[in-house]
Amino acid sequence: MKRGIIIWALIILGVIFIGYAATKVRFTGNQILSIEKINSVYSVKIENSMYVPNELNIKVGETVEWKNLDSLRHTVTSNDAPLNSAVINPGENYSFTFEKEGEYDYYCMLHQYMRGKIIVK
Ligand SMILES: [Cu+2]
Repeated sequence: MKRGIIIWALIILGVIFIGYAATKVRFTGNQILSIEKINSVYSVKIENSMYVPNELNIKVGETVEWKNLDSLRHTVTSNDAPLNSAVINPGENYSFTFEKEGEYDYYCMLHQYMRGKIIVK
């Protein structure tokens, strides 16, 4: 009779332990997913005096990196929004992390026909 109780106690402890281990694994999985999300970086290429793509949808907290692959100097500038790169020389980058929702129109100060938009939701 006593042996029976001990065996049942061991089985119950085993089940609790497996449940705990499964929770741990699931938690670690979520952590990895959220780290990937935090590190999302989108690329906008600058080539032939164009932003490619010229419109991009991202989420709050994500980063956009503009890469100047052109032979000319360019900027990433917005009038009422926080984009304000210095002159980006050929081969250089500019990046910005968007912390607020909104539609961010931007242009190049050196070639004002160059237009782009980042939509943050
Ligand atoms: Cu330009």
